[in-house]
Amino acid sequence: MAFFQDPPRLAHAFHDDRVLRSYLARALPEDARREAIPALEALGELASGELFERMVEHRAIEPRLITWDAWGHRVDRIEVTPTWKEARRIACEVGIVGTPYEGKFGEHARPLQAALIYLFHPSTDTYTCPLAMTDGAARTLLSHRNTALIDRAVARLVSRRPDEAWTSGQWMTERTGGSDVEQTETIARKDESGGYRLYGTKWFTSAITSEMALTLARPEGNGPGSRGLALFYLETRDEHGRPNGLLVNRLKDKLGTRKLPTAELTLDGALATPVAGLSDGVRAIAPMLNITRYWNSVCAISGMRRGLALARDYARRRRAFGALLSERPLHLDTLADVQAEYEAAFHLVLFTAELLGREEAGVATDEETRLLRLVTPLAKLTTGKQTVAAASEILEAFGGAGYVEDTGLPALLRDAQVLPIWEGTTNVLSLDVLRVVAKEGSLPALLGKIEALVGTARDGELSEAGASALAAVRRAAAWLGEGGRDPLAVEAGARRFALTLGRSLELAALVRHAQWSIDHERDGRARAAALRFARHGVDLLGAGGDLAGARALANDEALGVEQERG
Ligand code: MFK
Repeated sequence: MAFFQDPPRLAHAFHDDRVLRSYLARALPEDARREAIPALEALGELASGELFERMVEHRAIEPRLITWDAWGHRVDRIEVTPTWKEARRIACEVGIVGTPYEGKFGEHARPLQAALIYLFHPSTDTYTCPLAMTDGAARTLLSHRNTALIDRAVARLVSRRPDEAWTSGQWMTERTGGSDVEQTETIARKDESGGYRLYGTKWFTSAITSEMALTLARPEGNGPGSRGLALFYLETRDEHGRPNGLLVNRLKDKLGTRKLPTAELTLDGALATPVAGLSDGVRAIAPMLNITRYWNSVCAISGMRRGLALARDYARRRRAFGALLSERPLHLDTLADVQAEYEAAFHLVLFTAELLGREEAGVATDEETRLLRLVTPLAKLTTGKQTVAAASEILEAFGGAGYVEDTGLPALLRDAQVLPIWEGTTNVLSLDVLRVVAKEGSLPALLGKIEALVGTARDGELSEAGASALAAVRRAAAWLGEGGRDPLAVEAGARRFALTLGRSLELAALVRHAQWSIDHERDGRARAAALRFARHGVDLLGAGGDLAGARALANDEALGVEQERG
């Protein structure tokens, strides 16, 4: 009989997830957990069953832009994939955006929401993108206490009813610069009725199907820079369903997230309302940035977990060189490395969700609020890099099958690659980390937190691993504080600095969980993950650091031997 390889299958996404279930057992009080588990089970069942099967079956279907109707009207309608239609309904009914706004779970609402996002994300064609921005828009409108806009939009953004729910876009990126938002060219001009009309081009607008968007524009007459920008609210269609002064020029032809319609837009007189005055738009949209960065990190761990679940199952089905892959030491060692990175990332992200939940529930200390501002970019930038590396390794674990489209596997890597890019690249976020540390002096809070987390370890090797996290952050703090350090050298080291903080906090959070898991579950797996992760290294500051060498290498410019030695 000819040989056919058994494909990988997913076990129940919730029941099979030891890391998530163990976390919930530690972090959620018993009553909250009992209340939350049915929804998590149901979503887990869908995510590893029906939704996953349909997503693979519809692999080749992509969204389409329909510019004109049959009678010549400009309609700019987007036809989304079947999975997106289904995902919209499920997300609403499960309350993925709504949960943190309903008050039911108090400070635990964000960790619970993170668990929902984490289960939902890898089976729904990146529908998490519009959901993230919807959550960010609700939080932004609420934080500015703009009652008219809150009354108009927030109930719809957080609704559990698919017939009334809205999603929101976030339109910042322009041709002048993705990250450098102060170069925004969109102009806000007052019309005869006193309202504002926006004119400009938005170059990368994800989830263009949304009913509303938050965007930045420069009110006519304002000065340059980001202080001259204002934050605007707009609805994408008027009361007759016609585009609100918007033209969809085309959809982007992207490497990944291909089910997510991302458009180039012309704003040609879009009616818009200022959200929070007529200046300081970047500061005004910051709540959106922080919420979507948190979502980004949840999606990063979710993708890692999905890849590992598939690879683990496959290893139990794939026989090579006389044994199952799941018995071959080198294959095991490789998957264990990915698992360790994932477990560390998982506990950092859930720790971020806990801080966010405490802040929103009004129970965070000042120190925790400062920590949240620092930990949000740290989680985003650290997990963004980890998830791409993990996805690449996961594909390799399937050999050639991982490189073949109709296995559904290559999308894992393509879709992961967006996570370190959008919502602030690794470098932009590393600079944000420097800005926060300088502005808010949050390093002592981070050190204190790491000390507390690793202080829970009683297991000898776990303690040692924890000590290496603490030592790395102390060294990073010293590196930054070294008197008179050249600002260019600090900028050059920003990524290594931020990744050192991020990985150290990951290790500390994992050490804390590992000790708990030993004590309460008699389970040594989190401990093994922590020790392995510590061996991967958390202190990245040592590498690089030579400005002249970096310039010569990056630009391939001449470098004298003397200079190199100096
Ligand atoms: C599936 C998962 C979910 C993801 C879905 C998302 C869909 C994605 C679509 C996109 O990619 S949208 C585009 C994303 N683009 C970015 O995230 C922009 C990246 N660039 C930055 O983050 C830059 O650092 C920034 C634009 C903020 C720099 O702008 P400026 O004008 O040079 O900022 P400046 O002067 O440093 O900051 C202005 C103010 O905002 C300051 O406050 P003050 O006015 O009080 O001094 C900053 O402290 C404040 N600020 C900046 N970032 C902040 C913040 N405050 C709180 N949190 C932040 N993150």
